[in-house]
Amino acid sequence: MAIDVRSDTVTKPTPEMRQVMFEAPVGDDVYGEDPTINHLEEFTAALLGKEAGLFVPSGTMANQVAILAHTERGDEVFIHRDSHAYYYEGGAAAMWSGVTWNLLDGDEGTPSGDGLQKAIRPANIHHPRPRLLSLENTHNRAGGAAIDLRRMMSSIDVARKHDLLAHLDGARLFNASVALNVAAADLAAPFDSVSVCLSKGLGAPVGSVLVGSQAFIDRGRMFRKWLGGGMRQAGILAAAGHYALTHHVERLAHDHARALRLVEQLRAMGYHIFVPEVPTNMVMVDLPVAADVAIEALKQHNVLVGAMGPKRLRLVTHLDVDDNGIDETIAAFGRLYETFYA
Ligand code: TLP
Repeated sequence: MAIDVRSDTVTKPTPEMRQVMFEAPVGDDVYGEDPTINHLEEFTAALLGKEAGLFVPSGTMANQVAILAHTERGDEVFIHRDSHAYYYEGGAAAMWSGVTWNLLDGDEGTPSGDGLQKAIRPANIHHPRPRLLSLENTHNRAGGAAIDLRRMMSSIDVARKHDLLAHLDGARLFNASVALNVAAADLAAPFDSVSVCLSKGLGAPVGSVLVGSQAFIDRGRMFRKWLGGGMRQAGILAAAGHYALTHHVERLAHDHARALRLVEQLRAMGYHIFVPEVPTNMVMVDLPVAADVAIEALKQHNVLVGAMGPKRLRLVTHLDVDDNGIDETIAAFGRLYETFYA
């Protein structure tokens, strides 16, 4: 079998996870009658210190429901230009919410307070209504950077001064929590809404949970239905998500340690690696050749990696890559060094 480090989305449910899925009590969730989903929503909300939760099929839907529920058409949403909700969600926010993006810069995918302050314009009929700040933790395109609260608060403080709401794309919030050694609830505290993915490093097959106030979640539930995300007897999926949250959070430290080993060994070979201030489970390799060429070459050596730019590879460690998988990955990069740097 190939070593698949394209993403932590590729994990397969473990036998124990499949067992709890098999045994999960279910009901029709559109009637609010799936006990396993109700439990997951309450459990995740409590874990993140919020009033209520909403189970959705994907991280993309979680972000889009959040934007829909926080805004009116035309409103302005401030977001770093490398953030998933802008960069990787296919223009969905324009399509569903009809919002205006205001794209910000900033180190490691995180805008500064000054940057946000400069971007907010005074109320005037020529300007859209400034409404929402959206941040991301860990930050995917910034190399899986875990962002501490001090760096987050720089822009959030400015947002609050201007009565903006704040959403966190916490697809990998638990990676940030483990890497920073800060409770996920503390990282979530300054935000009105937070989305977390169960189907990335945590290893569930499907699903994300959006959390926030009861009123926000009630409104979000309506938008989830509009988007076609009301899933009926999906408790079998929620059971996997609950198992992931209760069994697969602490082990993320192993993924981080393995990513660090990749960084050290590839660097020792001469590879150029980008490492953020607080790294997690991602490794960014900068090459002198096109990423597509390198991806094909590595595939021939049984290692699947992804691209994060024309000449940048992304490797993501996860539940289904053990120490042998890391050794094999390192060996493949070793065999190809001369080809890449010829
Ligand atoms: N990210 C995927 C790709 O879409 C790039 C990956 O392989 O990393 N927020 C963040 C920060 C994400 O990284 C992702 C997925 C999502 C949201 C969307 O989640 P899904 O794929 O469940 O819609």
